[in-house]
Amino acid sequence: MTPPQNKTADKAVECIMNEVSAKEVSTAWTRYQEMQPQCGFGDLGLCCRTCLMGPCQIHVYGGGPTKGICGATAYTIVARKIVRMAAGGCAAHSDHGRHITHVLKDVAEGKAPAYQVKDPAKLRWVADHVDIATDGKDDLQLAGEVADAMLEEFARQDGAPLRWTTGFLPEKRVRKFNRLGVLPTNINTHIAEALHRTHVGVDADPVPLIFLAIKVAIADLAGEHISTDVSDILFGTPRYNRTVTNMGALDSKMVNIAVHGHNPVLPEVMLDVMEELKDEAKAVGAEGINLVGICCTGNEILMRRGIPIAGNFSSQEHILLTGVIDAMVFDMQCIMPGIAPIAQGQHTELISTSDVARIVSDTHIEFHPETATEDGKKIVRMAIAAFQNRDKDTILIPDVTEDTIAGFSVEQIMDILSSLNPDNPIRALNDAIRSGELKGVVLLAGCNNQKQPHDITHLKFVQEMAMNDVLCVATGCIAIAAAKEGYMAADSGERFAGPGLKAFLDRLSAAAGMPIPVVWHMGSCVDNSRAADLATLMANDLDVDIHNLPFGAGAPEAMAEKAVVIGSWCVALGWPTYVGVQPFIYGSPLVTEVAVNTARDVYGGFFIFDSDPVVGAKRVLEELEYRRWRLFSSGGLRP
Ligand code: SF4
Ligand code: MSK
Repeated sequence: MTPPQNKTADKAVECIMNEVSAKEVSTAWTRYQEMQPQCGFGDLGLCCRTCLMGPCQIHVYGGGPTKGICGATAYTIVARKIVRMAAGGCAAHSDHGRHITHVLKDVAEGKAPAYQVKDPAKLRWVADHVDIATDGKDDLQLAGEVADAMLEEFARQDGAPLRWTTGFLPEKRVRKFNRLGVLPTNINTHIAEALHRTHVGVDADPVPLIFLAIKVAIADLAGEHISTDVSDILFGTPRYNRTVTNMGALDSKMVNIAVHGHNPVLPEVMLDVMEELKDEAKAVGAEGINLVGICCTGNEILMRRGIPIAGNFSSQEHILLTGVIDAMVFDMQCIMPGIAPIAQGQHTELISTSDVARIVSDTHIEFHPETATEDGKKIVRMAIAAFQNRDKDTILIPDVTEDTIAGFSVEQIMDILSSLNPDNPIRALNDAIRSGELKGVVLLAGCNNQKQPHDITHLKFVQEMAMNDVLCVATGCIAIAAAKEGYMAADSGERFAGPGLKAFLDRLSAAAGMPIPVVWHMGSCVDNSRAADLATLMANDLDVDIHNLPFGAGAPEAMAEKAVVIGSWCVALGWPTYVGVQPFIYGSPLVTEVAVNTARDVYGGFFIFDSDPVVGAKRVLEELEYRRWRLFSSGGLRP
């Protein structure tokens, strides 16, 4: 059992915690402690509630039943639970993708006046990858065809593989997935199949169930890719930008609006209308309107607009407790219901904008593409009105910010690398790994989890990577953790990089004419798909399959079902994947063995589970070193 954790690396959170501890405010931190000890059966994945005969608790260490009432054994129960978690994660990412694709479709049909195709080059790049002819078509016609092709990924019945899988991964990996029977053909079907096959009395064999989890995970990658593609097409592909991170970005003299969740469609419009409503804010005594982000909605607008991010998943309640959030506007995913009582206890307007995510006591202003500008204005005006009700005696804004350079889309990375190799930019990265200057690339992904000290586990892992010359690309809440600590600051190379990484960053900064940080912010959770694209470029340049690369992944504070499914496709792509939180699989040695060992024989990738991030980092580093040697020094790789 993981011991209670009440620590943080975030000075702003620490400041708020010290202030509120005497007031007995309920947060995830206090509720985690109240929840101890957590159920050992659940921890091991051995409590089944799939049917109403349950709950069935399996006693693998003796002293009680070893089978559920239906006869399900530990391995069936554990495998079914993992498949259901993967399906939950895939549903979240992909439904986000489906929602935003409808906005693209509305734009193509002239029904969403607040939006436009901001990045026609990205639209054409996507169309090319999924074999949609572009010649002679204007942007709106092409946007309509691309949107239709995206929506088909949720509906096709012809058994053909997803175009957002075959069109973007290396051919060698697609052939492998085909051979293994895990090429997805319809995102929604696989989610339904996962729920069906894990229903009572259906699939009880853990091996095909684990293969199903992998198929769902590859479908999830397609759903994430769709989400990223649409956001880039509508709002622009992220470019290098510089801003600040943490709660010091809040301003007591301004109307402060925090946007939270995962979908950038409404915040993009709010940013457009804020300028127009500035005078209304001044009329009530504010100096202006200040928008900050939380979690991945924050990451989206940080990446494209350079908007400061105030914090990540575990600090969402603390951000409210500053007393200066006039409106917290949320869309979908990662919104703790615990924010409601805090908002109710002060002047903050809690505004939900998606019909899939409501919280009791919220004000619901549903987002519609046709009325986005009016909706955005309404919300900003509610924040302006709330500003007048602030209790000025309870304001506490920790004076904590960090310099943050973000915007590392693959397109931006290629532009930067082209300053070293104009003819073949990705070769500059592969050459740095070949020479040993860099030891590899690692995707930092994932959440916060109260089972681990807040951001501390993330940062220990990141520190090990940076000190050992690994280039890190980051998404989600670990990206925010890295930004808050200064890993995305202009001087981060001086502060954190090992000698090889520092030399690489210095060369790159000099050639590109701008400071390049140690950790490259790639965006939100769905933007993990950008990391798959980066690895695909690297693999294609070397003419190897993706699992041969010195490429890994780490989610030291993994929490959401989305993290489970992301980790699963990282393993399916062939990456050593570190997770710092115990998954619910240890009740089945068979499933555990597949995850940490057998997966490697099949896919090349495998999970490394360890609550100590330094141990996890060591395992990832060893694997990167081995792959680098095999790829470049062992006399040539024969994939
Ligand atoms: Fe128990 Fe089987 Fe029902 Fe699960 S599916 S709750 S093990 S009877
Ligand atoms: S917000 S899914 S806690 S990364 Fe994407 Fe953070 Fe995890 Fe949510």
